Parts: sequence; structure tokens; C-alpha cells
Amino acid sequence: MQTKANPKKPIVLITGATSGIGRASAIHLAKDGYRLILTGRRAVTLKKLTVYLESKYKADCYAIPVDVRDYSTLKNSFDKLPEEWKSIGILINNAGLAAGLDPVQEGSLNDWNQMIDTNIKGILHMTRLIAPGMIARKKGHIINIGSVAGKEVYPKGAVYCATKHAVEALTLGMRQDFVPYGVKVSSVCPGAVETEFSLVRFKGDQERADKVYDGFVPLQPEDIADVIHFIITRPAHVNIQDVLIMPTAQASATIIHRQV
Ligand code: NDP
Ligand code: 8X3
Repeated sequence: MQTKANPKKPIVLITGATSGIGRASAIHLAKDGYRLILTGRRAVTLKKLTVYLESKYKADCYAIPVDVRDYSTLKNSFDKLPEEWKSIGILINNAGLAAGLDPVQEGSLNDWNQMIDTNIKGILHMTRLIAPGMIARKKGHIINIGSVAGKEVYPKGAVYCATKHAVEALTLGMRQDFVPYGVKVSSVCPGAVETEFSLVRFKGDQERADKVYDGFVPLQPEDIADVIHFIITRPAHVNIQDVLIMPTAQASATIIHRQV
């Protein structure tokens, strides 16, 4: 199929493209002619997204259904990338989740492991695989999706907040390590965005998830995609290091003005 992808634009790899911010970013960037490598665990959802992007926007997509926690499968998949997909210019480390909302004394070890392994090790795994190519080419851009939870801590959210504080530290550390090579590192840190995030956090409890967004207008995933697009389209000498983006009705992690 003839694609409309612009070969002069960098290849963008988005983790967690099957839903929410990752999916919205894939659509936004496909519209603008970027070639996309899209990942996520849900293979069928990922396939449907690539078919949609290819048919609607004539996008050039490569799907890798994979779990960011599984380094050896990730490595194997990236080692096998066709030559024309190997020079990844932009990595969007987006895959992540909150599991549960509990005080530490009642927390579930499974939830903790899932958050720590996905939100922290997932970013490390992806960056370890992709950054060396950027460093060798002396060009590249990594965008980590942090959170207001990486800047504040809220009750019952200690472990999720700790993982997002770790994303903050990793972003700063990567920037220090990569600066001699001209590789940009940015973070985008949203407040409440209406995605599958709360449904996942509350393990499929739709009613509880809906309550999170009751009485105010939350951010939409497209709002974050728009910011990501802005960040990656700055001139070579400009790096937007960090963006904290909140709904107008949200003053902090815990203060949301709800109309009830
Ligand atoms: P969604 O639940 O809608 O999307 C999360 C994405 O991450 C899905 O595509 C999911 O894909 C993927 N994912 C989760 N675990 C894994 C894994 N182990 N391996 C590969 N992919 C995985 O939530 P959001 O879009 O809201 O979340 C995206 C990022 O934004 C996360 O890092 C989140 O912490 C952050 N964030 C979200 C906010 C919000 O209010 N929504 C606010 C601030 C930050 P699949 O299930 O197919 O694997
Ligand atoms: C997601 C936003 O406030 O639910 O990172 O932790 S919050």
C-alpha cells in the first residue's frame, strides 16, 4: 500500500499504544505523517489500531505486541526489527498503570510488583534497548510519561506515586547521561486524564472508575498527544524538559473542584 508517511520524519516508538494517551498519540502522529512502531500487550487491539491508522491516514505502522516487563522478549523483538525500522528517532515511554488504591499497610504485593515492574523497569528496558542507537547517531528524543503523582504524593497512592517519582529521577538521570550525545529527554506529567487508567486501577469496577471523573472536565488523551506533538516538533536546539499539565478544575493531586 502507498503510505503518506514522510520518510524525512523520525520513526516514533510508542509503548502502551492500545489505549488512552498512547493510542491518542499514535493517531495524532499518524495524521502528521510519522512512521510508527506501536506496542502493547493486547495483540488484537494493537492490530486493529494499525489497520485503522493505515486505512484512515495511510500511515506506515509496525506493531509489536509485547509486555514491557519482559526484557528478553523485548530484546528479541527489537533485534528482529527489519532494517528500515531500526533507526528509531523518538521513543515515547508511555506504558504504565496504577493498580489499587490502598494504604501501604494493606497493599497487595502483586499490585506493587506490577506497578514497579511496568512503570520503572519498563522504561529502563525500553531505554536500554533504544538509547544506544540514538547515542551512536547523536540524535534522538525520549519522552517519559510521568504524572502529577511524580511531583506530589497522595494518601493510598504511595507506591504508584513512588514509581512516578522514579520516572522523574530517571528522566533527570537520562538527560544527564545523554546530553553529550545530543539526545533530548523530556517528560510530560499529567493530572487526571480520562482513559482506561481508573478502570485498570480499580480492576474493572466501572462505577468506581467513573466516579474519578465526576463533576469536572478531566483532560482527554488528545490533550496530552497535542503536547507530545508540540515537544517533538521544536527545533533541534530546543528541548522542552518537563510539562505539568492539569485539568483547569484540578489545583493539585488532591484538590479537584467538582460541581455537584
Ligand atoms: P490506559 O490504561 O488507557 O493505557 C495504558 C497503556 O499502557 C495501555 O496501552 C496498556 O496496554 C499499556 N500497558 C500497561 N501495562 C503494560 C505492560 N506491562 N506492557 C506493555 N504495555 C502495558 O492509561 P493512560 O493512557 O492514562 O496511561 C498512560 C500513561 O499515562 C501511564 O504511564 C500512566 O501512569 C500515565 N498517566 C495517566 C494519567 C491519567 O490520569 N490517566 C495521569 C498521569 C499519568 P495493554 O493493556 O494492551 O498492555
Ligand atoms: C495519574 C494521575 O492523580 O490519579 O498519574 O495519580 S493520579
